Amino acid sequence: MATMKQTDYIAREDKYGAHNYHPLPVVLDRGEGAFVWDTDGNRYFDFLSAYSAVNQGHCHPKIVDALVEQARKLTLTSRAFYSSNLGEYEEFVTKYFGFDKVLPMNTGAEGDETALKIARKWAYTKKGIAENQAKIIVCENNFHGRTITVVSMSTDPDSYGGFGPFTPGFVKIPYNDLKALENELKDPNVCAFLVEPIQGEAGVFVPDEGYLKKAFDMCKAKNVLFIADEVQTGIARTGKLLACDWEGVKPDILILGKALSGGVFPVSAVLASNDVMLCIKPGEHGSTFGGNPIACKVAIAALKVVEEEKLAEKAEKMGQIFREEIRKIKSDMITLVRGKGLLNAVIIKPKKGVVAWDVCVKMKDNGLLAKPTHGDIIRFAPPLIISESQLREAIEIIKKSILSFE
Ligand code: IF1
Repeated sequence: MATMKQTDYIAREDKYGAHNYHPLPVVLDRGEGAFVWDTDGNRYFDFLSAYSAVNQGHCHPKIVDALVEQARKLTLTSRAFYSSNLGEYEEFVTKYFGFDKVLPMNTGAEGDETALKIARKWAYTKKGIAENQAKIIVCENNFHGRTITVVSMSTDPDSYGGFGPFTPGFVKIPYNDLKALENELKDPNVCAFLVEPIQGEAGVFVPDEGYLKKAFDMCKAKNVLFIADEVQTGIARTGKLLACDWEGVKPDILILGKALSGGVFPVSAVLASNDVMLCIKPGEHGSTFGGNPIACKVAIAALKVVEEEKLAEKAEKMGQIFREEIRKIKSDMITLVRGKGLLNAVIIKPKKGVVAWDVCVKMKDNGLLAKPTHGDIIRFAPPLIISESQLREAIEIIKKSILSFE
């Protein structure tokens, strides 16, 4: 509970912390299930879920127990030595998603960087592309993280502006555009296509039905790796275990993060076949914390929760209810509602100077947290464990908040 006023917490962060975010004015102190509480004890529905990292709900007891139990035993060995936990996790996660091998990392950006390195290594050692000539196709309006190479792929000035010079070797095409992909795949130096099955940050852009499958088939026809960044769309968020599952696409390289740990610990993973993954030789890639004992135990617990609590099925059912009910709200501020499972977005048309940010502040005052992206889009992504009655209560808050501006 509060030891200071919320404004004092905010002032302290402002004074001592980098100003790399512009948070909503609320100071969170506790989380449980679909809810978080601020330092004054006010309860909120969490409709951001830490950008889809808390799919299993805040502080899920089984995941936290796994963390605490392992933390008392062995936290970190580095990969200089074998550990009793790593092989157990590697077998579990590769069988869970149906791949031969996993390369364990920590953050989503590290997962993307790792996938890029694997794809380039595969280009030179397997596809026979000339050294340093490999190209990777990416989509406009992508979001894959914040490192220099990852923002080198970005088309968003807020992501890449002022951070040059950039890593070369990326070809940018419009998202959801198979003609553009087909055209770039003619280049024999292309080794991979990196894509988000749904573009989260761009505003929950769901591509046309069949896009992922056709893109995958086009890549296979040209001996190009299909890399799916499921850091945000994975782990049951869109109503299937993976968003690629909606089209039966099994990517050559799968990138996972966020809810792989249920938001309890930074865990990311890159999965691939032996043929692809074994292009990386000992000493060519790694990280101090990658595959650490805590991460291994936490990830196993988090993935078991997804299965035991049928979170993909829940996300699909609740997502249908969410989109159906939000579309009923009679307000000309709502111009579009789109999404899949419990990854949804509402486009807010400004009205009398009221913009998406103001709607989010009003929802906060009414007990629900969400955040706008790119100005006019509000992403709604609650923990997948949210019950139907909780969801309907939350929808009433959204409705009341939007109608308050009518
Ligand atoms: C921020 C965005 C979401 C991701 C995909 C890789 C990563 C992310 C598809 C990198 C991370 C986070 C980062 C966080 C906010 C959030 C975000 F708004 F930034 F773009 F979700 F859409 N691939 N997304 O969505 O994973 O290194 O962060 O673990 O940077 O503000 P990370």
